[in-house]
Amino acid sequence: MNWLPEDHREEPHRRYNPLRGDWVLVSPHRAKRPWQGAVEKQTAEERPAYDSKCYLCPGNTRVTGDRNPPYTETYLFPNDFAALLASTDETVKSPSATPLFRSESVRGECHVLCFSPRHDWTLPQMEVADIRKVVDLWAAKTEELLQKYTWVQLFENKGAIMGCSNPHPHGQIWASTSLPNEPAAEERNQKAYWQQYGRNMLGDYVEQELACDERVIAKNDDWVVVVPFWAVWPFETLLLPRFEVARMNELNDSQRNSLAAILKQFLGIYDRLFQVSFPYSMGWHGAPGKLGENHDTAHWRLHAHFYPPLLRSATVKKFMVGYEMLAEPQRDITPEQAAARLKEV
Ligand code: H2U
Ligand code: ZN
Repeated sequence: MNWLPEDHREEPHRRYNPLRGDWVLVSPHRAKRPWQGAVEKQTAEERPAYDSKCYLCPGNTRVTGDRNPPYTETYLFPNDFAALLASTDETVKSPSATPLFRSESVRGECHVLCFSPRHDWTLPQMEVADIRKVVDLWAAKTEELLQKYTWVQLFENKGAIMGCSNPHPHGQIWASTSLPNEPAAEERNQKAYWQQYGRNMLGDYVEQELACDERVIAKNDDWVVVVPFWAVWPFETLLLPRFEVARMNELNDSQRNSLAAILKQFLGIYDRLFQVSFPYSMGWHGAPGKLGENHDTAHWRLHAHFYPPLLRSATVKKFMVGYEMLAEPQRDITPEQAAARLKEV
């Protein structure tokens, strides 16, 4: 069953994002202009396997003078310029008498995670067994930080176009005593769906996407990658498990292996789309709440968002400006067209 009215393949319409609880404007008629075809091949930037000036390479000295060990797999260290501090007193709040000048303190930690010692690789170049080590670190750090914090954000910012400061393959892990905006909205909406239908929202969603099969771009026995029905970025994707799981640290051995495998597979698709190491911001959303506090997580399903900025080629990016900033996000190429292009490559 595909719920999309036929008119909405041709005519302007809005689509609802049930996770965030907001809308995106879709303008398919504008994308009917023939594809401008200019897929400029980026002259692949040659990077050395080791760069003596890189602050993430094994054995090198970081900005603060700390030296990285000669690591051979993954490597995790506390961010030298952390945005959140473990020493903050989190109990300070503005007086409740003011509705207009509210502030509250937040305590947290920030870590940097090098995926590989190889300066010239990215996740899809790594062996599945080595991506699995990244998955294990994500899981272990989630488990550790959820002892102390309400929220753990695993993320990767990739590519200079995304403001990433260093091409060495790495991600970040931030933990905080407060629940940030995006997961707070997902918590609200998944809970409301659970209360209304007695089912897991993303569980229902993944089943229906698989049944319809139009926006699925990769899958294995455990995982599915779709261009979500409500995608905002041209080639945005959502990585979903086909089984019940609320948090990264709950994944079992074979689910971690199949996750590493699908990451390699679909990030390879991204890289082939415009013949460029595909830039994006990606991150994991698992159920919030400290472990051991008995939070109900039945409404939540672990998932990862991939938000790539590219629109038409390695150099033409989508800008979220104008109408997007002042009214709501808008896209031309439909999620179905984006999925078809990703499936082609
Ligand atoms: P990007 O992923 O956005 O490039 O950020 C890399 C992080 O690495 C950034 O948060 C940290 C920066 O604070 N960093 C260190 O912790 N030590 C350094 O020596 C340089 C950069
Ligand atoms: Zn490096």
